[in-house]
Amino acid sequence: MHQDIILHHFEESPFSEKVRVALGFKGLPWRSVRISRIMPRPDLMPLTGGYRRTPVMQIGADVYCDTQIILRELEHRFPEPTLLPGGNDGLTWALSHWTDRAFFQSTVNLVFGTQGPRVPQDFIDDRSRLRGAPFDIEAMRNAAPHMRDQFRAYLAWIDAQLADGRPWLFGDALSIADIHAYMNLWYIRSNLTEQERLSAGLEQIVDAMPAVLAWEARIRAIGHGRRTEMTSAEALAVGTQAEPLTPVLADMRDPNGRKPGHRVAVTPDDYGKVPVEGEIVSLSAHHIAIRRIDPVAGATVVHFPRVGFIVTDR
Ligand SMILES: N[C@@H](CCC(=O)N[C@@H](CS)C(=O)NCC(=O)O)C(=O)O
Repeated sequence: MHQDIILHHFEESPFSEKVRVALGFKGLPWRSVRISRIMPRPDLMPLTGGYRRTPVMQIGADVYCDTQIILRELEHRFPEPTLLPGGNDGLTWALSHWTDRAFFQSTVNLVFGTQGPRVPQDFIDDRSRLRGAPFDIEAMRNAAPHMRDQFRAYLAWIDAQLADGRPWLFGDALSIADIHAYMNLWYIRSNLTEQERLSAGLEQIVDAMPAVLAWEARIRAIGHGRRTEMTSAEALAVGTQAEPLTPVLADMRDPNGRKPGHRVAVTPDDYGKVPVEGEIVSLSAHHIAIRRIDPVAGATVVHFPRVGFIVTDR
């Protein structure tokens, strides 16, 4: 059965950009649902069961939370052209812990520290609730010298990797590693004006690394695939009318003895720690999919990666 790929995202979101580039690389058609940058997201919550981070991918009544699982699923369903060209499949995923955490911390601080007074108060309030700690623009501004150093050093790793003239981080073929790393440079570029980047000293850092600039241009040229808009209400209707199609899959080696049918909650371990509860349908070292019955959306299966998420018994 053909089902559309639906991406719930917002334009400024760097994690969403990863998925948009992956869709572009695979030349896929997809439906775009532009969600609000801040809560509430009333048409999305019935599909995710409370997971509130961005992006979320929906295919029928199967819902994928976090870019790790979204990229894994896209690769699984649409293997050609591959995002895992071979030889570095483990490191490719491991790299996201650098790009999505330490590297992202530097770019988040630089983006909001530089935007300063133009960050809207409702956004600050929303992100403070998300983190369970003040989203402190002044502290980010004060941290800028350190964050600039970190940003430069991280970009210099990319530069060093490209130093032998290779087009992509792992050689001749683009991989998810490129998409992970690109996200942070894209974030700085698209959320700060050129003037802001210059005054924050960021443009100068990037301009000193021509191989990084050329690599960035190559990824930008990939584009976003074939995107058509749909409303969040239409996406919710798709999820409500569809049945989840995830087959049951046990993991005989699950180190905690978890099995399909067990009731669990799955919660991010860093921020936005909203537990999503359901019954395990499918699991492995790298994924867990849980079935839930939502009063609005009916039956959905919500998929998460294992790394970065805490699974607890319910
Ligand atoms: N580990 C997550 C991180 C996603 C993330 O932090 N996204 C940001 C936006 S780029 C977010 O969720 N912000 C709060 C929100 O949108 O509610 C992933 O890989 O998808």
